[in-house]
Order: sequence, then C-alpha cells, then structure tokens
Amino acid sequence: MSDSTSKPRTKIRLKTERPRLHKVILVNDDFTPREFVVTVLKAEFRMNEDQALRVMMTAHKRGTCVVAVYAQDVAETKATRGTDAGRAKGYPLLFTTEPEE
Ligand code: TYC
Repeated sequence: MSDSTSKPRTKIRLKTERPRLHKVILVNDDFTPREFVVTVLKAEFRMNEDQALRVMMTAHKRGTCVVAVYAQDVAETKATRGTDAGRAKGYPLLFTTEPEE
C-alpha cells in the first residue's frame, strides 16, 4: 500500500528570516610578518593598503580584529582561504568566524 497518509516533513516558515551574518576575525600571532598579513587581507577581503594596514595593526595591538561580515558560508570560505595562505608559507596566521549578535 502506498504511504499517502504520511505527514509532510517540511515545516513551512511563515516569516522570512534573513540568515544571520558571520564575522571573520583576524587573530594576532608573533610570527607572521606584518606585510604578509596585509597582502592576505588585500587579496582575500578586497581591501586597499590603508584598510588592510589598519586591520592588521588593530589585531597586532589588541589581539583580534573583525575583518568583515558575510553570510556564513562566505565567511567560512574566506577565513579558511586566509588561514591556508599563511600555512602555505609556514606561518601560524589564523582567521576565525563567529555569528554576529
Ligand atoms: N604580530 C605580528 C608581527 O609582529 C604581525 C601580525 C599582525 C600577525 C596581525 C598576525 O593577525 C596578525 N610580525
């Protein structure tokens, strides 16, 4: 017998909620050269020299700096690509992500 009486499994959302944005965070370390951090910020986050310098120096002085906010998948991809760029050169450069409040 066919299962024509089973309940639909998909919930219908009545409100359209926007997906939460996620922050990409640059984490300071003692080994990655400053110019390299700036190069990665420019390449991966479309920043100009000034913006990249400012973000790098903020992380350098305070420990972390929010780089930008994106949809979760974009944030995670960019964080991974930035971290991988450092790893490819043997640097411990780290980008993390977290949901925005
Ligand atoms: N602290 C590093 C240095 O003095 C530079 C640096 C800045 C590294 C920011 C990582 O997220 C970072 N060479």
